[in-house]
Amino acid sequence: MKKKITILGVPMDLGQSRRGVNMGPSAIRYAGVVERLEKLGYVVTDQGDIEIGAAERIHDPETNMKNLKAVAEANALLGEKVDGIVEKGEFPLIFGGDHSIAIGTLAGVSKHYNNLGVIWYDAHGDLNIADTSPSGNIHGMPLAASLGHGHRTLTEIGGYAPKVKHENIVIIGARDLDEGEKELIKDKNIKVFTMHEIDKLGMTKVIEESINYLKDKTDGVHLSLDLDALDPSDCPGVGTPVLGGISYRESHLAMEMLAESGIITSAEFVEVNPILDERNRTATVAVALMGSLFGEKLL
Ligand code: 5AB
Ligand code: MN
Ligand code: MN
Ligand code: MN
Repeated sequence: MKKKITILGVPMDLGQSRRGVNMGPSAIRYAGVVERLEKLGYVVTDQGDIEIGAAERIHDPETNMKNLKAVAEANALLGEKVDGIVEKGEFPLIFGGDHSIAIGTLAGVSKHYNNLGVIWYDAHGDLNIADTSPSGNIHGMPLAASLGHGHRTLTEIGGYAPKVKHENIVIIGARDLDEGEKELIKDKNIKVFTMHEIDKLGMTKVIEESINYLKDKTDGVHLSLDLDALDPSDCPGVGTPVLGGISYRESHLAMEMLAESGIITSAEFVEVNPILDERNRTATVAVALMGSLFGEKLL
């Protein structure tokens, strides 16, 4: 893994309807992320937060999307910032904010690779387009948008599309998928390890298979980790919790195995909402997982 990590916070909450997720970056910093990574020998630069303009909250019945313009503008800016981090040869570590920010992160990262892989660690598929979305919330659409599906305002961020290919993504932890998302998964044969596979195979096998699936055909792998992939008993501070999630231990194992593999070239940790949390537990879990992702070991 690269020795220089650059942190960027994205205090975005316009991709969904619950207030507070814009404070995620602060909560993650408060949980001691910089010290934790420095202790592992990394040179860490914190660029602070990008500015998210104050936006009127609108659910446009024409598009069935909430705050489309503001979400798109913030993601365009994020894409430029992330592009600059990768350009300098540093590892971009992005803190959300809601998951709509993955559109911008991937816009900035993917142009540097011929075949970017993506591990989407999430209770959800985030594969909706406006027509299939039950909510109009753009945080349920970023993976679809990055694959080139949906409204051009989202798919064309960064000036190119798609950011990733269907065969280069792996979803881990899925347990709540909308009908349109299920159809897309089947139609495009997208690799998904649902909770069923995690229970049945165990996390070791799931990560081994994910690495094998991606390693030869990709030249970089982005980890997009939505804290709602974990069980709400470990991560209560998320906007869309779903029972029956991945455990804290399994998640550590996953991060440790990814660290050993050396395949991860960028990462984002999203959906931490300190308002819904209990004593910053969810941000604390996020930072502990980052420790493992960057090679922390007990002995
Ligand atoms: B998250 C839902 N599929 O589209 C939708 O937290 C939930 O980034 C999306 O994974 C959850 O509104 C988005 C019902
Ligand atoms: Mn989710
Ligand atoms: Mn998500
Ligand atoms: Mn959520």
